[in-house]
Amino acid sequence: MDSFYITTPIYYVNAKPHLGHAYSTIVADSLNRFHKIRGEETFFLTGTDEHGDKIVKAAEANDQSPQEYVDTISQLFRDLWPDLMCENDDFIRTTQPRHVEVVQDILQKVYDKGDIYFGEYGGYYCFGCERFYTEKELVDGKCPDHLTVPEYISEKNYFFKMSKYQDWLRQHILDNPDFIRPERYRNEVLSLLDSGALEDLCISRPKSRLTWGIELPFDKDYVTYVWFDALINYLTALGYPDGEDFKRFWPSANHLVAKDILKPHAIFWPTMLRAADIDVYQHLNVHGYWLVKDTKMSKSLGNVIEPLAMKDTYGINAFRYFLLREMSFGQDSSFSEEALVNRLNADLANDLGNLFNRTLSMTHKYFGGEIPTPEDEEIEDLEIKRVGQQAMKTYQKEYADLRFSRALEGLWELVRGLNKYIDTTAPWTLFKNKEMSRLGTVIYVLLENMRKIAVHLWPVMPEASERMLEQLGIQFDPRKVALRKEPEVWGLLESGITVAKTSNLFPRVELAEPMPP
Ligand code: ME8
Repeated sequence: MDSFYITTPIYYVNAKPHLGHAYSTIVADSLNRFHKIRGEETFFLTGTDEHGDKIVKAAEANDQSPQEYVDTISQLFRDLWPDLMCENDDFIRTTQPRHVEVVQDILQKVYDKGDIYFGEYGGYYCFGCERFYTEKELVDGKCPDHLTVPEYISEKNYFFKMSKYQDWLRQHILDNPDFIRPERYRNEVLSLLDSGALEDLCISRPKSRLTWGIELPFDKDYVTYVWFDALINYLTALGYPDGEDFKRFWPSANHLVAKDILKPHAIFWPTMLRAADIDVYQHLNVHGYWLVKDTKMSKSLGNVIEPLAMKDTYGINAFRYFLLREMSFGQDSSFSEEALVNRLNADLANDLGNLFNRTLSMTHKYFGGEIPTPEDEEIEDLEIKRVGQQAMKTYQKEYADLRFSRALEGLWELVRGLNKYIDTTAPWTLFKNKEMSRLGTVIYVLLENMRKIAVHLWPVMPEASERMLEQLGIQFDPRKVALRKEPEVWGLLESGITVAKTSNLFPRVELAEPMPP
């Protein structure tokens, strides 16, 4: 059985979860579900990143000890995911003993190999990024991310010989065109590797400056740099080095991140793995940023989008659909409630909702609610079946390549096609003319295609999909779906079963009045 391992970044616990975190986790969940109904064995990991200066500062600002603080915020993340219908298989915290053990194990391994050395280093340190910058990397003397002036720090530290693996990494990226995807990020990494020699990576912090971290196994006076610690979470959760899950899932490791953490994932992580003699991951999947009115979300601007508020107002199915449909994976996208409401009304209430409502009520009106038995097919039936096949093939191909927006656009060819099919076949006329056998075929073609649409939508809107299937008299079981075969198979819907009277899953919505200032 094929396997599929998907991870999100482990989020810093210095702030509450927002739209950006929700997006990454929803994408990961939807991919996990997609692979599950393709018959693969899947593992979906998320968690929290809990060490480092940033966390200590946030705890202080909150009058809590680091441990108390990380426990509280980590729980907020953990509790959020079920509300967003994200079903992760594990939730990792970097303060867990299982993780500390693996980090120390890998550090020791790389140290014994001679790829970690002790040296003096002076550099511009940004506390926000928790990393040193070279003068060349600063923009007008400031950290390009935080736009703050970093502090010059000179101290003795341990270094990982990252430069040693530069040529190997470059070659690996060239040999595996979809190692980093979409392509723009692959090109970004290649140009970074081509722009000059990689520097070695400072992987320790003296305890005189920071104690909230994992102690180096070979020097008690130092803790591990937070990124060296955090990246290893992807191995810990699988029970590296001997766990069954590690053997089963690591070869199909897919990391999902936004562009802000491209460098640690595309450069630090593969070189670390190589140094520790572990195969590199299969894919690094990189998405863009959600912006609000074309600017970055930030607490100080007061424009942070709260995922729970969106879920409460519009429902989780619609919210997930919007995120996956609206953003072209890899590019930035602007979030607005106007856009959400428009999509919801156009795609869900009008196109999909109407298709369900019209067809279910016709099944009741003409066949007492029972799925009719289809008879000979006519040219319109064959034509819509062809549209359906194409739509499902497009959907599956685009989804597997993370082009969710195009996948859904493709599937909607079928949704809209079916609405047109109702208009052209005019079931009400067939009924008036007592052409019951033709009418039965038309209704069956509609219902069977609706079943197919509902199955394909499970990764995007799990609950709505299950309810649509329920309305068609089907108890959904992900293990029984054979998604790859769906474009070709026909007739899984059983005649004689009673369907629901109406659907009403996607009522039209109005834009909520903005709160007075
Ligand atoms: O970087 N749009 O954690 P973090 C889309 N702990 N996605 C966004 C986003 C936005 N506006 N804002 C945040 C860290 N994200 C490290 C990761 S992994 C070993 C360690 C999402 O809490 C996106 O996935 O800052 C981004 O990469 C991540 O949150 C950063 O989360």
